Amino acid sequence: MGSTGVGKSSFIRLVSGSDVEVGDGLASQTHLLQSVTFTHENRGITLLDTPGFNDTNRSDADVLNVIADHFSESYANGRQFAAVLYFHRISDNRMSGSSLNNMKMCEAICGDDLSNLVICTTMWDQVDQQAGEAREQELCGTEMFFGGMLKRGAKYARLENTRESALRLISQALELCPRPLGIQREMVDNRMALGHTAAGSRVDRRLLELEQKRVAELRKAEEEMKLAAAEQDVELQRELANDRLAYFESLQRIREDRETLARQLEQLKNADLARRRGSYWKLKQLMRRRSKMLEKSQASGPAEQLEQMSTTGALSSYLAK
Ligand SMILES: Nc1nc2c(ncn2[C@@H]2O[C@H](COP(=O)(O)OP(=O)(O)OP(=O)(O)O)[C@@H](O)[C@H]2O)c(=O)[nH]1
Ligand SMILES: [Mg+2]
Repeated sequence: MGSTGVGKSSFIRLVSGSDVEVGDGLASQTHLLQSVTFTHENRGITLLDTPGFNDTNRSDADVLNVIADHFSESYANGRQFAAVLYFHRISDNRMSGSSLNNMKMCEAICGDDLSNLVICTTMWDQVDQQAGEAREQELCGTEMFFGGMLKRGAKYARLENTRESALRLISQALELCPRPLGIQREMVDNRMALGHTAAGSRVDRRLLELEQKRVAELRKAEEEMKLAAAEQDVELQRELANDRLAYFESLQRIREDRETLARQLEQLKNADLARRRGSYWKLKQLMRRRSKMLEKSQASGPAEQLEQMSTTGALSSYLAK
């Protein structure tokens, strides 16, 4: 696990010789869980490559959904992980919000007992040795970075960009005793919905805040549109209609994410099926038609037609959900 570009897939390539995709650009590379199996010291080993949180293309709820689904299903089928490897770039001179979020999500997924977690720092060839060591000390000695996790049993390893170093990490991981992760216990043993697990509630809290913000923005845009229509200010109506559509689409994505988090293990796979329901599509069509009409209309505007396309009632019932 770990943020995008920290070297998760590169590590898997190094140890397994497989051709999992490694990214050179800024965008996240690994979007789905990838499983790679190989043999080391006569033992069959399966490595799971996970997408990072704060992904460029997917929401945290989606990423967690994919991870939770796979982890829970394998635990329900009697499989346990020997270790979770969390990757961090030693070359990062700040702990970014994204790195911190990835770290906290990993911690929440693992649960209270972190004895199966190995924190690995990568990109040692990108830093001056002394500077890297000073940073390593700070990271491991600070409670809110790795310090707190190390106190709760997590291990630490440096990962050089070589096959030998990567294989040493595998050997270290194999010495650990397999045990269920926090999220597996929560979802499989305690039958909790994803949003009620430690990891899910972290994501849901943020989504709830965002949802409230979008609802307020949408209501404000709607009110302002009414005023602009009364004043026959087509230019302003045009701008507001575009804003409103953007808030509306964003709100729907947030609501879909929250719906995904509300699911339990057996329902996770069906999360996408429920997406297109409700009044969303009809209302969006209406908003789009109105935006288009405003784009075409002149300052004098076809006020009557626009009035017939009022979205106020439908929007109120959508927001009330
Ligand atoms: N210099 C250096 N480059 C590395 C090291 N590890 C990985 N890279 C490079 O870092 C880039 C990103 O590596 P990936 O393995 O794709 O990172 P990832 O964590 O799988 O990223 P996502 O799939 O986006 O989550 C690639 O260009 C790698 O070649 C390292 O230790 N040193
Ligand atoms: Mg990757």
